[in-house]
Amino acid sequence: MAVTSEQATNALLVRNVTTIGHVDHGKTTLMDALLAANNIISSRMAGKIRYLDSREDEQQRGITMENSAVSLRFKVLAPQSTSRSGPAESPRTYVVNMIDTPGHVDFSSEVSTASRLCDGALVLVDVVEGVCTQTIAVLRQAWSDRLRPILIINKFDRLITELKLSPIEAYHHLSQLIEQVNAVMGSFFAGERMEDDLRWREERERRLAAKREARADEAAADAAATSNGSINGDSAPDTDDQYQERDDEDLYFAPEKGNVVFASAIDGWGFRIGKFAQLYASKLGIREANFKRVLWGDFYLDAKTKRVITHKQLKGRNLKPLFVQFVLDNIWAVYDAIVINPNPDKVSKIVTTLNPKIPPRELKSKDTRNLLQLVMSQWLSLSTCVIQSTIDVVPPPSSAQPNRIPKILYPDLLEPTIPPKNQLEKDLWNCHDGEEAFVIGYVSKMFAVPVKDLPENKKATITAEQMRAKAKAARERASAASIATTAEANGNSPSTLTEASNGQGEDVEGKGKEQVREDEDILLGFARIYSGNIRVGSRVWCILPKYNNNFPPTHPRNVPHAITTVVEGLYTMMGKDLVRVDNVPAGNVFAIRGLEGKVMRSATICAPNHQGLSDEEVEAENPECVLNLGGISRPVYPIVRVALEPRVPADMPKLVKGLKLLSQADPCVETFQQQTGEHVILTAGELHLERCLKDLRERFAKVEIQASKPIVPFRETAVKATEMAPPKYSSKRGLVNGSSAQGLVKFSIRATPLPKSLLEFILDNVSILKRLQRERRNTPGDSANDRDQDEEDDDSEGTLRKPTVRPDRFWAELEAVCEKAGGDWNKRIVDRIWAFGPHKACGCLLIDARKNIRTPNSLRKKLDRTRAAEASIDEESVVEGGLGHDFDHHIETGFQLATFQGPLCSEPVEGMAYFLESLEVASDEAKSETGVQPNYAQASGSLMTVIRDACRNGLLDWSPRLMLAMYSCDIQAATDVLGKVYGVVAKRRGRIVAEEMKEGTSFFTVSALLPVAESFGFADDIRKRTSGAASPQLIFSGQVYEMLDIDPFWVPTTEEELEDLGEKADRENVAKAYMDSVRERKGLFVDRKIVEFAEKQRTLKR
Ligand SMILES: Nc1nc2c(ncn2[C@@H]2O[C@H](COP(=O)(O)OP(=O)(O)OP(=O)(O)O)[C@@H](O)[C@H]2O)c(=O)[nH]1
Ligand SMILES: [Mg+2]
Repeated sequence: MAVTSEQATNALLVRNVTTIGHVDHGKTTLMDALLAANNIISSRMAGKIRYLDSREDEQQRGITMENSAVSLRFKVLAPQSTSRSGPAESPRTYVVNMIDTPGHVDFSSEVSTASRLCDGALVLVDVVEGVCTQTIAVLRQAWSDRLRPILIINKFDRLITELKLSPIEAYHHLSQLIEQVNAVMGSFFAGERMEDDLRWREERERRLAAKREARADEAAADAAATSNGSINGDSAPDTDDQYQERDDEDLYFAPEKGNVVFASAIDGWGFRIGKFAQLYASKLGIREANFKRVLWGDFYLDAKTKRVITHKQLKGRNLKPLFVQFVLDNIWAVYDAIVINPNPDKVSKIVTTLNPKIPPRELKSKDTRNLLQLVMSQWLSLSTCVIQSTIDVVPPPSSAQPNRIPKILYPDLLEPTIPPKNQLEKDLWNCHDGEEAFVIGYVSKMFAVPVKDLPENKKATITAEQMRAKAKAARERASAASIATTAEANGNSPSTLTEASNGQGEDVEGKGKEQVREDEDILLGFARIYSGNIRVGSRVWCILPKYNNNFPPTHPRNVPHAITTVVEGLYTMMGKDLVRVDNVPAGNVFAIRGLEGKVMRSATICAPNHQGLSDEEVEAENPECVLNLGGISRPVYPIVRVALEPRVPADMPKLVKGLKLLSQADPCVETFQQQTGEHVILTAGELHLERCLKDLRERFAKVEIQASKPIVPFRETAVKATEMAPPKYSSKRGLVNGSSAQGLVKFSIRATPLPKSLLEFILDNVSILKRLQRERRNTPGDSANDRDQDEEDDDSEGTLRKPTVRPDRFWAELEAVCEKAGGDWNKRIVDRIWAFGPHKACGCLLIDARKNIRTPNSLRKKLDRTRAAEASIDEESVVEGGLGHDFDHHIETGFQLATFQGPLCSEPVEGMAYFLESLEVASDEAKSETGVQPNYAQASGSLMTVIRDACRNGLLDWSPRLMLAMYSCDIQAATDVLGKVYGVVAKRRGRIVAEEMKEGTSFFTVSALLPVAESFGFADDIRKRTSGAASPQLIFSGQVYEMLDIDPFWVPTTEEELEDLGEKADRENVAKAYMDSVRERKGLFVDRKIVEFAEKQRTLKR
């Protein structure tokens, strides 16, 4: 197949890069420039059509929602090539695989899937908005995945046309921005290496300052020496090596290092300082490499002596830094002459100097912006600059993999790399693409494409427009060589990139072997191959994320996670178009068909060599080629849930099937059926929800769907209020006595709010707690247990908090916290903790506080015992405990139920402890006295319910509270709309946490907390009120629940309150409103006339 031969077989010539950044900072626009350079779109449209936003809703909203990948080919001429008759030696063709990711936080899982497949990242930052929340998030992702980043400071034009800064102001603004980004990078480094961040920072500042001084003196001396002509330059060290730090300084962005690009994607230009060093060094008689070192920073040109001096040597003179003088002033001059104060004389001067190719009609056109783009994009070509930086900075797969793969295989690794242990690892480290090399690929997500869009099913009909595009592409290809030389003559970089064939449209004809399921979608895997050469038709292992590398695929634990499949098709991606290929060699990003129904979200693809698996190899006891590269951690927790139903009930099966497809295609969606039978989907946010619904309606289910209002999670708890009604059930608050059916079992259980410190400790360490309990379940031979769990290791809600203890210290630390809490609490209690709840690991405790019992139920002891004996504990406890213990299970279940569905509105309870104070089983005499044969089954069944109710009533004996899920939210706003932003936040019961002025701008960053329940339409509301000047990003950072300090049962009682609120509390009790809306949705009884029973709660107060 044509494309296969064009595919770079040499992995040294491959680069895999992703664009990442905050929403709207210009990632997709930047990609346009690259696509135009590859003739996929016309250069006139570049920056305007955002080609990779191929979904209709992406275009409409101007926001990217899904990853798009393209394989681009660029011919790069060797730098020495100066021959005018075209390149004598053949230029090298680089394949650059680019993945454009969304910046909106709702879709941040797309960023993780892309970064897994790439070796480098183009980090885009809007020069005006600066470092935003998602910028930090994506930088962290790049850091933890060991991607080599390039900073692209985009929207440079805004400094000139919008902020109207002078060049010198712009320079200061840029330095601050780079410092901000570096501070973020530094914090990751510090976080990993050092406990004391602050000390480290100070140390580094001091070190850097000293170094800057030294370096400045030296560089100035060098530059001065060469400009005097006294030294030929040979004695000046030429390389940057001297300045490269062994420690963390590799990590930072610095223009002189070549990893910072200044760009305006919309105007199609971008440059690194090397470009200007090249343009001016010879004119100034300074060596290019030396000039490059001083072109950024506080260096000045002394006009009299023609020497480069440092700020120390300025001696009060008012000189411009070199960067301003040689770079910014020039750019400002072009913008000024063309768009700000249009001046035809100046324009013609510029055109003469820069000599761009401009059609005469453009020179006269009123559309000056277009002229500007033509001039700028030819002078400082964005695509050339970005591709050249990518090739320079991002390592080829063979150099990247020795660093990245060990980290993937051994996530706790701190060293940069470790030596491979066997042939398989050797192939992986080296990105071995030979036919005999082990085939190891990684599928990071599944995505859906309409079956009719697969190249094999596409009819070869070409529209007139396509035909024109194709002809144009051919023409431009033919003239590629001459363009290369012209560009060079124009003073462009000698290593010029030229357009290469894009392969698109050449291979759209397919055999159409199978019946085309015209209107259906097919799932393809989005993958990268790390080693070997994968072929269509070969049989491969699909190793699912839960596969345990310590056991062979035949081990019962691993059997469900190791399946084989036949590769049905391989494709390279061109945005929405796919191009069929026969094989893909190591180092490339591609799409694979044949995994549908087998792989849910991610998988490792393995085979011994390019021929795939033979039958014997599938049966083999211990195959060498099998390996699990693991799952991808999910950066955001899906929180917005809605219940769905088809408009026509008969369509239910279609909906169910559609939901399944959706949850496969999108790693951040969860779908499940609630106990009530409702089908529920969980999404990361409002926008994400909209996209999911659209996908369901139009692609996956193809039926009309009704969605409920978003369901927002609450938590229930209780507090000790200053005024509470007297205890209802006994003298002690929260104590409830009860008995099972026939009075066989009598008990008393006491509910009480947990001390805050204790609750915080538990919530912080939920993941540890889960792990401790999971270890118990995962004892050998116990494989069935997790088989039906979700394929991803779903640590469900709220484990996003960072644990504060190590697993082995959990209990000891818990003792310390209890001891400190005082009151009811001391360290002996820890051994009496029976269970955590709900879900066995959350913020409620069941405590066995029976005085008359020798061996209380103790989770700690139980776990210890299991570890010691590795025996099944359940059997053991039943046998050991006899009758009393027979009821244990029911008591615990009662507790779990009560905490899973609290008394207010059946939402989970948090921050309550339940002490089982006594439990009596009626003696035999008592039983016989009643004359009724005791029915134990009935008794234990009812025990569960009465325990549950007792727990609930115990909670209500205190002053109950609702807790609201909160979003943290960052809003960028200009000073003049700040008031409106505050208004909207306040109206929605949010509160401002911080506000900060962005230096050098009139922008504020406002951080606020906002109840999720009030967040729907919030973004739109703010956008509307501020006429689009501010837009918020809502982030749910896991387990941020805030107590709403109002008793939902509170009604006005004192005269003042009655006067204020009216007898029926006409002014709503907000907590009650929330509670009722949840109860209503769940079909629970809603006491609308609660004030009628005011006496009952008379003294319940806020
Ligand atoms: N002034 C100016 N506007 C730009 C520039 N680059 C992009 N934009 C505009 O910024 C907006 C967002 O651009 P996109 O390319 O969609 O941004 P994105 O980063 O892909 O956004 P998401 O994918 O949704 O995160 C568009 O309106 C662009 O026209 C630039 O260099 N200068
Ligand atoms: Mg985008």
